[in-house]
Amino acid sequence: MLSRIDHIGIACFDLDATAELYRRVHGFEVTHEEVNEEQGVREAMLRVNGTDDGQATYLQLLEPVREDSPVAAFLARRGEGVHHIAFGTSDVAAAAAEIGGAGVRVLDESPRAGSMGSSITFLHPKDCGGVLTELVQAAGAETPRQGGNTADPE
Ligand code: CMX
Ligand code: CO
Repeated sequence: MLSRIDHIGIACFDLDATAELYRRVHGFEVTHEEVNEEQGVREAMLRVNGTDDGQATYLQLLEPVREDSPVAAFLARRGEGVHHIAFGTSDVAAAAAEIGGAGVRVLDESPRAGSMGSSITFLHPKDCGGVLTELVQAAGAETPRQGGNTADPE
């Protein structure tokens, strides 16, 4: 059900300075930027390979936009560094239901809005070997379902 690595989330205090570091040291450019108010972050996506077709892998730099956000809490507790890993799936709700059914805590009742028009949900790090885990359904990657409302199956 999880078919690829969509992105690795990296918490930082200063998004612009960290993006510059990844440009200078690794040669990755910021290919997308947005603020996700619900998650309380400003995000920069640095595409590592491919094109923005729902199959590429990214680094996701995260800077908190408010103190009562998960990334602000993480930075206060652990400092800068890898915050989560995100796996791509063609059906995030189905993947969450299956994984949740196996006893892993799914942190959202239903998928939420993620970067670049994606749908996302999170699995508790304590149920995933200490790794905060995100499931991502890229924009336009819906699995057609019988009788369901499917978007753009090509
Ligand atoms: N990775 C691994 N472990 C983590 C963690 C992380 N990112 N965040 C917290 N933990 C651990 C803590 O170390 C702590 O462990 P110990 O008790 O052993 O010390 C435990 O989890 C509880 O930590 P906490 O600081 O009390 O954190 P909360 O329980 O309040 O929140 C979590 C943790 C995962 C439930 C919360 O961060 C969350 O809901 N995250 C999902 C949403 C999110 O992270 N959004 C930002 C990214 C948005 C995006 O990717 O688009
Ligand atoms: Co993420």
